[in-house]
Amino acid sequence: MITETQFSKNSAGMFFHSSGSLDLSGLWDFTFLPEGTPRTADPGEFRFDSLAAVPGCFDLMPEYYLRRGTGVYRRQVEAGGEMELISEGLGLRGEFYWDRKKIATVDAPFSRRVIRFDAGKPGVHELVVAVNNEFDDSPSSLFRRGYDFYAHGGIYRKITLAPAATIRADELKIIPLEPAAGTVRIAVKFSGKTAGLTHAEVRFDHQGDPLILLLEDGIGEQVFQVPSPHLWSPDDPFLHQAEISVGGEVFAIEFGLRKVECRNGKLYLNGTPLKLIGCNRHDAHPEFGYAVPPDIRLRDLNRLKKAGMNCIRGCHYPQSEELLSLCDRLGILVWEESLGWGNNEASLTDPEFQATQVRETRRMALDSVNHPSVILWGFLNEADTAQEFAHPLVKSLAETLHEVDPTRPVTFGSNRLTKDICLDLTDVISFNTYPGWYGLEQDQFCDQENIRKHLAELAEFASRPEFREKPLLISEIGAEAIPGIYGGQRWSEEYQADLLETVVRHVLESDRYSGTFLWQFCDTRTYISNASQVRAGGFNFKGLLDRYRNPKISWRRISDLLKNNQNKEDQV
Ligand code: ADA
Repeated sequence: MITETQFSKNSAGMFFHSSGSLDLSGLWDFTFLPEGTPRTADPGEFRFDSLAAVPGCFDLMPEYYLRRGTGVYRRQVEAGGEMELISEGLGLRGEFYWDRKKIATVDAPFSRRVIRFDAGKPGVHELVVAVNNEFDDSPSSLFRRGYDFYAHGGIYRKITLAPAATIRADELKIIPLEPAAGTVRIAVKFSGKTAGLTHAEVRFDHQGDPLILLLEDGIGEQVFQVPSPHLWSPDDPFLHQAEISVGGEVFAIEFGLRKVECRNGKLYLNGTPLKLIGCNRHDAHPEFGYAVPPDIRLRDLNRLKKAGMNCIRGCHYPQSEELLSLCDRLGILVWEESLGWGNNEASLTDPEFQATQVRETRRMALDSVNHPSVILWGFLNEADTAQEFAHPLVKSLAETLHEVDPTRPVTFGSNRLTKDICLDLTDVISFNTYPGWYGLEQDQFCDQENIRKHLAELAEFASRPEFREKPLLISEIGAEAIPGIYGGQRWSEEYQADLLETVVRHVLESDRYSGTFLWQFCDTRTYISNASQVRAGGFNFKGLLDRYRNPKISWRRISDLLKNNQNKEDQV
């Protein structure tokens, strides 16, 4: 994470970081244009008749509850000259206007954007952001109707404004090579006023004399020694600092010395076999949508760690800088993936969809590369990877991730299981499977033997010669439990607890499985129904916590199981 420096207040009482950036969070003027309203190109014609919070989701405001259309946000800002707006994430798409002139379009939800523009004369100006959440059903669309998570409309994550840096870091990677020894490779790509620059200066942990990183046309790559290396791990999430100074600009980065490896069918962290036990977590809340307040994120992660879990899968879109920094600090391991859900042939073979997937997956990796908590890259959750037509895009996404960062394993959540023909392209095999929930049998009570048998069959399949070198994960598994429904039958809290306990016990005892991400951390908003399934009340009730994070029986059952398991291990 590139850490900010101190705040200072300008004459207009606005907060400016001494590096000059302004966090635009707060209340903005707002108006809503229902779906189908003809869109004028001139934001000056909008009648702003209410206020809205930024970050925030307008379709959770009572007056626009679950409506589709365009939410238009406006505020005055003081600025001038070359400026940059950093939008951390909105949805489903947005347009930025400065003094009524369009300066940018954001066509991907949850995607971080740096928008450079000429703000004109120093003074007060008008910034308008028009955010649309209408469905685009074309094959090239990244967020399609029917994804099993809600397509909220809003500015999900913060927007900051800063004077445009004369030198920009398009790529800035600190890749641990031999973490224990403190050996790292720093790779940078600077743009802007780089002409004549021969080197940058590197300092670690504010210690010692600056080290030289040679540059050619703003590009440099070199191996360095971190003075007093301290490994990062979930039990000791130690973060190092690096400062890279070039042409008067200073980039401060936090990073961690840790190594993730795939060997003999197992995952290793810092040379020790790793067992991942955690949850899929949507970065969502019933009151705030995807504009989750920092406090909720912190509580969620602390709760997860306290329950003895060590990881989250950030399903099914890039995670916020804030959440990943929290995971770095709390020592929670992360599977981060780019946006995708159940994509079919029409999309997987659509050139525009393919290009957007590669662009957004690459962007995610470059944005998150220095977060030690991120140990796995993913993409295209449950795409139709049983078909040949899926292979080219899966291949280029895996190659893109390996090119950006050769040190993290790549995988994807496959629900095609033993029929999947793209498993050769991944470093880790990850199955989304729902024995005891989806499928013909529809047991009234949890058939634990059947679940163990199913998991054993998948492990056997993944132990074939062509797969046995790859670690194996259950990337999704679970059952619906309506909060407060008891008795042990389907939909009850006990049914879910029996199923998840069976799974976690099996994975803990298994020599083949490297872990599981249970579906899911908490109940989340989705659709009443989509093409294939109905969701009671518009919520996915497979959470181990209800939507307000109240624990179901399964949460306690799994926490107790993990505590006992830890005690047993501590006694060994
Ligand atoms: C899938 C999907 C999840 C969710 C889950 C479910 O595996 O990846 O997003 O939809 O099923 O609840 O059915």
